[in-house]
Amino acid sequence: MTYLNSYFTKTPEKERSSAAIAFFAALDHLYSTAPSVATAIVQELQDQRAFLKMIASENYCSLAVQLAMGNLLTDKYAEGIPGHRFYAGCENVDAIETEAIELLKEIFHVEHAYVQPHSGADANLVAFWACLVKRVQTKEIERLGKKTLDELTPAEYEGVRQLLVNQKILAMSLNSGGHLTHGYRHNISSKMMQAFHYDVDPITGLLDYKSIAKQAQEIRPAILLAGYSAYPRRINFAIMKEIAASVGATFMVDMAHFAGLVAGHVFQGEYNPVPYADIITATTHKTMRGPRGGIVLCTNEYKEFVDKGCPLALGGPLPHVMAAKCVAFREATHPDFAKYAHQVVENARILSEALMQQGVKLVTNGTENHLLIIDVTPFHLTGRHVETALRQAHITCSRNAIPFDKNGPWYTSGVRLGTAALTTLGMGPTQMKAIADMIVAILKATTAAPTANGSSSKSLCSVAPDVLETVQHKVQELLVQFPLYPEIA
Ligand code: DSN
Repeated sequence: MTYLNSYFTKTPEKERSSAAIAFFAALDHLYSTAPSVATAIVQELQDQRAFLKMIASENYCSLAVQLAMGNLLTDKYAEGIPGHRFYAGCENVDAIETEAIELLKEIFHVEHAYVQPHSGADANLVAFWACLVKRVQTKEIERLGKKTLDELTPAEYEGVRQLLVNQKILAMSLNSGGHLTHGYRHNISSKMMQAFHYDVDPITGLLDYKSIAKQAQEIRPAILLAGYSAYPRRINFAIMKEIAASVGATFMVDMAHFAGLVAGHVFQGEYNPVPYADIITATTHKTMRGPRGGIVLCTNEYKEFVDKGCPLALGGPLPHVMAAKCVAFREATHPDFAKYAHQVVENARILSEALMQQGVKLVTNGTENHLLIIDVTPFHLTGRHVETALRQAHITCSRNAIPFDKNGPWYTSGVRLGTAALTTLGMGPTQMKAIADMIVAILKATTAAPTANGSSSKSLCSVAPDVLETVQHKVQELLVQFPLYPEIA
């Protein structure tokens, strides 16, 4: 008997799958060393099995990915790139990293890939600096008649440094769905560059390419960035590239959210950034369905700069995570992955339509990707209220600002929902319609709590108990039909 038997009693020990046996053995061992950690991991599994995961940036990776991530590869230092390391004994890491790079080249049809970033934010830092080094530092060294950075005098180096931090970036505003790392004042990206932002159209909520082109002409940025974490539509990368080219900017795309939709051939033609972008960043744990981490893809022109991500902006790579990325990339080459990616978008569309049919207002009136944003203001609620109410109903999502949000980024007036994780569980149109009904029921049954001075609290709320109980019950029924990691029981 293991301590886990108190949690998992469904399958007799003798009938368990090899995955379950491996899981139980590993956690049993962990429990003997760090019971609190083992308990929290098991509790996380229990929680994830009890809630509908609708956070648009999350997913469930396979047990194979998880196994690749939790092992002795973490003990290895591997600064450098395959075949060119600063430590001895990197042969196995070389093999893994090379395979991961080759798989990305095959999946995205890119000239070069870099798989070391630890997160999307790290990938963006690597990409920003690679662009700046290429555009500014390299040219300045040449102008000074020197060959490398080390040959510069302290005064010359200071001159280069001043130039580097005075470049301009033009990106989507946080207010319109952009990301913190795209020049938000509280992020390092706004301190290393002068950041300018474009907004969506206040009426339609859509990108206005003419206005972006006008801004680009005025600002003349070094980097034009396209990408989002809360924009429910596709981006026309052909137009964005044209804008970048017209002002001589490097065209960068952050496809953290939709990398899996590009890999799965949902976003094609002008909606696929690869033929247009100079440099692309992504995370591996969202629609790509891999481990938590980042990647950079680029043309050969940027290769030598991107490959110096460590020591440019990163510490030592995480070989265990690169191994897990490699497994996920292998999974993404399978035809099933393309089916999955198409279903993610179809599920989001069906969910959107079912919500709108019941009078729910969505930012941009729908979706073309894996996410949708409900404007909750007609319900006299904040995003924070709805996030809390849905969580009580066992639906996990994140509150999100709507464009030009009067409630600011903390309370917000919206919630963002995504379909990537539920689609991994196997859910389809029937379930999306049922979930839309549950969400509408909660929206209608939630009221903001009154404060002492008679106004409404922006965070506290209450949900009618009978509705809450009914929805909780429906969520449970649904999750029983679509279990998470059925191999572990
Ligand atoms: N935090 C991620 C998201 O939720 O979109 C982006 O980094």
